[in-house]
Amino acid sequence: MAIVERVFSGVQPTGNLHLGNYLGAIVNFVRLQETHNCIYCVVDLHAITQPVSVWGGPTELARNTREVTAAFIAAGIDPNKHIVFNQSQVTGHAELTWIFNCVARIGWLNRMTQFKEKAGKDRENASVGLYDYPVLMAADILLYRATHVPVGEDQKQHLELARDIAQKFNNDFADSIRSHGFADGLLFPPPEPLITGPATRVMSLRDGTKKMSKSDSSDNSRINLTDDADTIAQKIRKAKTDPEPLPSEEKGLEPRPEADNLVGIYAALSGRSKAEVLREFGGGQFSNFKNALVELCVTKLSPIASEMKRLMADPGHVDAILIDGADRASVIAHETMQAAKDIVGFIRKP
Ligand code: AQP
Repeated sequence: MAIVERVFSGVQPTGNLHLGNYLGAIVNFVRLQETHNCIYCVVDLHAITQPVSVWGGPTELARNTREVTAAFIAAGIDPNKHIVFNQSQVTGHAELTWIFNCVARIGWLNRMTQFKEKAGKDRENASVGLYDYPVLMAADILLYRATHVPVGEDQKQHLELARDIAQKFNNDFADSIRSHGFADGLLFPPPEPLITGPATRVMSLRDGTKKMSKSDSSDNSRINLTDDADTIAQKIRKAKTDPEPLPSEEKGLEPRPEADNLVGIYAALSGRSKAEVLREFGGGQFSNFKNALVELCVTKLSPIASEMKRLMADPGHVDAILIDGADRASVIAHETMQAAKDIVGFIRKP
């Protein structure tokens, strides 16, 4: 089993898919199709780590799984050339998580900031699954022996943990890995995070110091991929700003998180750098810049929203894409699981 360059990433079906998910992750998923074999997963096992009241229950979970799939396809992911599926259809994710639970150290998980943020003050009441989330994420990636993982900035720490788990497994089982024909001693290549572009951390439209997030109680804090043109315009016009005109150079954005965020969004959507955007809009009124941003957002996002709507009207078609993707993902996952089981010493049917 030679290591081939392969991309893996996932999005949780927890509703309110937003511009941050799009610019931080999905845009890069689309781009990487040109150069890599890609596997894109709707991570439904991750979604249920939160209380049922957060992910909405069975009907919502199924709907949101189809909606993320529709967003992938509407944004330009080709499910025929690449693989698109939902995580729970491939049993290897849960199986490999168990092996990795016995490799990862409690001290490593105790350092994960996302768990601290999501569990909040009521940590005793958080699910074991939420605590174990980063181990499941490592299994997602390494089940396909993926080498590159496009994610937003918030997932950097989890990616480092996935690398630590890969390295510890390779060390703990070094002799067995070699004796099973992996001459380089690597069953799991340490995956590289790909955190690229001017919008790796899109911030809330209401507070430039907080990440744009699906779970923010204010819908005005985010632009949802399903928002219509009027809603997008309203949200951008209401977005928090400061009274100063835009600076002409990027350095001038440093103490101004809200301005920095909007310029970053414009840059990412127009495929330009923040410096280029400021060359055009620097010194001008915020209201003019916001008008241009509304126009750009509507131009870029409206076709995605209408294609999502079209796809969502035919759930049978979306499910067929997920089933076909899961069948193809299972072939790769099965191969890795057979090797992992042999290396650990589990007896299995040949
Ligand atoms: N604000 C963001 N800016 C840039 N990238 C982001 N991502 C999420 N928020 C931003 C990236 O989107 C991908 C999918 O995220 P996810 O759905 O798996 O999980 P999440 O990070 O928990 O998403 P949210 O929207 O922030 O949800 P809540 O409210 O539950 O915390 C990932 O690559 C992520 O980096």
